[in-house]
Amino acid sequence: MVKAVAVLTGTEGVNGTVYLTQEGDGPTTVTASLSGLRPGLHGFHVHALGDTTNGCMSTGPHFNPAGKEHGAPDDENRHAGDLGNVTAGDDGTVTFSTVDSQIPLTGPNSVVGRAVVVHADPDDLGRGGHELSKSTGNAGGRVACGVIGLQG
Ligand SMILES: [Cu+2]
Ligand SMILES: [Zn+2]
Repeated sequence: MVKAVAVLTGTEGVNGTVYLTQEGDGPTTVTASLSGLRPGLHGFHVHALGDTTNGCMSTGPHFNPAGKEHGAPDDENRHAGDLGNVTAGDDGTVTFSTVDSQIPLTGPNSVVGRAVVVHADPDDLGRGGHELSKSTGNAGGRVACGVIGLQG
């Protein structure tokens, strides 16, 4: 079992923790708890770089080793980093869990050393018809992020 964690911090008091675990060559389980968000949907992605020297802006685009378009987690045509949306309740907190086969913690496409990013707005999953839909899901600003690191 490989375990990893990202501690998310951001502007406007948004923060949280994202745990990732992978058993062998199986899918990766992602568990997130976040707080300080506006109620509603927020885009939730793995971005390509674990660089936060300029805050969340320097984490690069969505992790996309296969050169695909932005999409929903269930789509064939999606970035590996496309985890869809998390939903914040009226108290601004998120409890989220998913299982995904495109974000391994080992091998050439490992997401260790990359970043988890939470956005201000909903990810339209590539379907919004906006000029940004097919690249970012038009999810707006990056309100919190954290670098994915190995855990013991
Ligand atoms: Cu993103
Ligand atoms: Zn994407």
